[in-house]
Amino acid sequence: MKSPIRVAVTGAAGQIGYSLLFRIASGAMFGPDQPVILQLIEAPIEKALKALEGVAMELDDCAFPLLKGIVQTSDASIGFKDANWCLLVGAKPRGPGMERADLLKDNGKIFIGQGQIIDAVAAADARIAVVGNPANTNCMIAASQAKRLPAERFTAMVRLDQNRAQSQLAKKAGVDLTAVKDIFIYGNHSPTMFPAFAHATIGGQSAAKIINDDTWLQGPFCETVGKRGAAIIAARGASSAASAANALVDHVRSLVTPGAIHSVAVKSQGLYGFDTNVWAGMPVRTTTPGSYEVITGYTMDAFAQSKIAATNKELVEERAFVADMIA
Ligand code: NAX
Repeated sequence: MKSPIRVAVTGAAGQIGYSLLFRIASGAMFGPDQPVILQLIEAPIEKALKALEGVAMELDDCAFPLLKGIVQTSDASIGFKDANWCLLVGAKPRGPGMERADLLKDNGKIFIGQGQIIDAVAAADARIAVVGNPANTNCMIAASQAKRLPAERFTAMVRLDQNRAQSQLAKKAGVDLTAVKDIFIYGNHSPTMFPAFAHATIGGQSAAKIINDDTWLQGPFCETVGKRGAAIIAARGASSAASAANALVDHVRSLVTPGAIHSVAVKSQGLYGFDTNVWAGMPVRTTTPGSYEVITGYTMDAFAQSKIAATNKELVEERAFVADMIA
């Protein structure tokens, strides 16, 4: 039996947490032979901590063979202690009438503190995945606080967008979802993101050629993927939760699987037209468990370049809003 890994999860009593924790404990994230200890972190709010107690009781009641311990805390220095994976899901939601700049600032403060504490107390091999919005910029802020852990360890999730894009392409082409490959998300996890359909394949052939409808690909396809979160809120009356949790399972599972090819928001080194030092979605290949390299060499046509310029502009603007929060 392998020794357990420690997985810290913030926002553990939230919507996404409620779908996520059971998947982790069942082995979906780290595999069926990898025991885990869940270190659950919630905001210091009585209602949230009470809800967390209930979630922990349900985890007990599942009798998961791989779950070797549960920590419940509102103290991040306890929650992140010796954590091998830090899944930063908790964040303040955008309230009515709240400007995006205010959201950036309010959440930025959370990620300054969490970045510093993770750097101080997490395991030497710690990996960090950010889901709480605005995910790319929160990830940049957290990474900037770290002196011990390298910036490459901090990734933000664009996998939900990739999964959405894959599903839309399969539906349009009338093929099984598994036939669609190499659809990657570039840029911000926001409606400006760019699902680069020109590189996608269906059964090994160009998806764009098979679909043969550039108007749809450039218009409704990009829009549906970019605004899917809002469509789910409109239909369900609450934001995506199970699909977001599932995407985080995929994000981490792919990052621990050498050879996996997937979209992750990582620190930009200036590739594909992104400014350096913003966290932008791009295609990566996992090298060793927890490490990856950005896949280079995809050519971008004029349409793709204009979409990347727009999402890069938004990332640069977000960085400017929080310039005083970047260490
Ligand atoms: P909920 O509001 O249901 O849960 C968030 C939880 O975080 C709450 O229980 C809250 O008490 C807790 N929390 C707040 N501040 C905290 C802190 N400093 N430390 C620990 N816990 C804290 O939101 P949920 O639907 O679970 O969504 C969580 C985040 O994911 C939101 O920011 C949301 O916008 C973001 N999303 C990101 C997605 C992505 O693809 N990157 C997609 C889904 C989701 O919208």
